[in-house]
Amino acid sequence: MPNIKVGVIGTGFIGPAHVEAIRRLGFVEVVAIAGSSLESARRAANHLSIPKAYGDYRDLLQDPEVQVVHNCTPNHLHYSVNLDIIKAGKHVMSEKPLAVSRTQTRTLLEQARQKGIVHGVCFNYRQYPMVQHLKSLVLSRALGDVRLIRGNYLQDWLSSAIDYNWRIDPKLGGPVRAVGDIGSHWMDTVQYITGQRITEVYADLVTVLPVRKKRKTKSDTFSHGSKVQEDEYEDIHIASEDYGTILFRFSGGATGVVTVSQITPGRKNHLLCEIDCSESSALWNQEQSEQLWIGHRNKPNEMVMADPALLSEQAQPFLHYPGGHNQGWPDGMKNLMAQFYGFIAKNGDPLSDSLPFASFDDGHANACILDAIVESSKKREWIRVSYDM
Ligand code: SOE
Repeated sequence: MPNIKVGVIGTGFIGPAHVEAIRRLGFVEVVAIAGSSLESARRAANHLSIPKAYGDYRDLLQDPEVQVVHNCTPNHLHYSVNLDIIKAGKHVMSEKPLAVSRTQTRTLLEQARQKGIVHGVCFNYRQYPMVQHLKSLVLSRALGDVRLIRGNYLQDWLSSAIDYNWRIDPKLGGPVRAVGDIGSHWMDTVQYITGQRITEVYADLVTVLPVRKKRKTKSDTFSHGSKVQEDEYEDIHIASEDYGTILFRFSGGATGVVTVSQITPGRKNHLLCEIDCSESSALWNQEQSEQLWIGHRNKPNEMVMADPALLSEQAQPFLHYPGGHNQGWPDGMKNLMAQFYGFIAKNGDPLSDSLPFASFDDGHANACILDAIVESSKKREWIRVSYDM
């Protein structure tokens, strides 16, 4: 079978991560990249050895060789670029958030369904072996009934008032920042693990740093503002949250809470999910992703290490090396691409309700939850999530 041919739009932090994950599959080829200018596209194409560079993504969409397109642009462009990809009749893998409002995500979902293309959203944390293993433990009821779903997602790269990035500006990043950027991953991951959907939220969103100093030169994602001395800065009033705490009710009767922050020194990418069930609890932390802690009341607690022989059958294909040969963030991305392209390669039906990856349905569901979170934070009351799927 000939290789599947891909075009990537976006040359920032995440575009090259997609390229790397795709290349590890072997049967998918990145043939083109588009950037915000021809110069940035050519620079990325040279650096990543991609044959074609486009300064305008619409030219990439016209390229007959390109079958699948990855949308790795900043959040405010997700909607228009996704819409153009769908109109061009190409399969699409979109970075999250799918778009910045539920009206937009709803339109994208409808259009993608109508065109019959395969649509995916980059909720990559589902694809870690230990998340798969935890999901099988929960679904086989080995831990008992799910009662509490707790955790946090913490980063520190925006801790200081001189840390700045496009995500902070609601016009570019969307109306909810920390909760939309990383809280959305936590919500997707725990719903995936437990099979329980978020039905109600009570949110407190806080802007801890109301004024930031923006460098006059560009600040990359995860760059360290406080290490730059000789730059000029301008004061910016901040309208997006640095921190949020959200209480949840879930469809299967569980209740939960998450704390989200991008201003927690020392926490780099601390996505932690803790599921308390009637017999045992389990804890998974992305920063120690090859371990799963299982807690018991009447016998010693366990620490399961990622080793193919120790994981459920469902989880084994997600582990590519023997136990002790630790995996990392790129493996989750590779697994996501393997699920997405495996599905395209076997002509899977995008309308099926058991897709092996997060789709635009999940991207839209996430927008519905974020909408309820914003409303709850404004009204200071519980809000029921209304899904219009
Ligand atoms: C930046 O906060 C970021 O790159 C997020 O946008 C990603 O979704 C997360 O996986 C890592 O951090």
